[in-house]
Amino acid sequence: MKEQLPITILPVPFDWGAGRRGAAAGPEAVLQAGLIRRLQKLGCRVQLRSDDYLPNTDADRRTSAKLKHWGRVQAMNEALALEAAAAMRAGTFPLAIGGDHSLAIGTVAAAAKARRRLGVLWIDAHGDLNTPQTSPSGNIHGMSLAALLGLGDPRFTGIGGPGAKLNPGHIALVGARELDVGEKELIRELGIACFTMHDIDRYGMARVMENAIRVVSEGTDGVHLSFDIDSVDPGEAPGTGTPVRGGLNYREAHLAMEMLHEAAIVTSADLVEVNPLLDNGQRTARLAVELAASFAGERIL
Ligand code: 6HN
Ligand code: MN
Ligand code: MN
Ligand code: MN
Repeated sequence: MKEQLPITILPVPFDWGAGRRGAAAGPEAVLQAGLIRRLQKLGCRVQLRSDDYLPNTDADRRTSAKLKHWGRVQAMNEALALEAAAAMRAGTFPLAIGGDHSLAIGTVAAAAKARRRLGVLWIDAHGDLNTPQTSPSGNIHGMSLAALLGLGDPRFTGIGGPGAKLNPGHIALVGARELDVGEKELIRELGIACFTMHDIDRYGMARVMENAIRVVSEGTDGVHLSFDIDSVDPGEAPGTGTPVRGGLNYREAHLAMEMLHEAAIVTSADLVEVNPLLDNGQRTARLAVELAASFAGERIL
């Protein structure tokens, strides 16, 4: 985290961007696992926003095969973008707790407005770089980063204002191991820095994170961390909707968070895709709290 700003926790109990239900209970599970007290122990000032900023989308049935539940996802993101912007205007660090990864459309759009040139570190098993045309599922959580690059449907590229919010040269993906055909093409075409599990195996997490930190911090005036818990291996993080074998081990995930704390570059963050309905007890929710603590400066010695 850059400076020791007070943290505003923005719970996002929402999962209509995912193909399976359950991540909507993620914020409650992560809070129940002790997030606030763990951060306060580190000396952080923490305020928990109630989730009443989110509209009730129960009656919104607008959907299509290529953009599932788009009405709800759009309404959630419009409200979240305003709330994240308010948290930054108040001089705090917004930490959104999901919820599915479609919520990054709102948080990153707000951060990009506040920071002009924003770097984004996307730690995820996936690229989330599909458009409605390339998506194999129609699930919007697989399209969030593409939407932020101005690619896809105007209902989502237009959140927080029209057009691209990010420069592809200031994005780094870390932990990727399941990319769809269209995502691979886009990564090559735009020259997005993608540090896959192969790179982590080969060069080690420390070297990968040094490079990723350089990509997102050089020439930017803020960095958004979007951390999808499915980046971690399903053995450690079973409670998530789209698990993929061969992920980050426990220490690799912590090392990434510790290095981000040291680098002191991150100005806003998301922690997403914790699904307590699929969890083994509280294993994944607890992991999320531990990783947040490492990010906020908890040290072994
Ligand atoms: N996530 N690439 C797949 C899709 O449906 O587009 C999976 C997306 C997962 C999204 O984990 O945030
Ligand atoms: Mn994701
Ligand atoms: Mn993912
Ligand atoms: Mn640069």
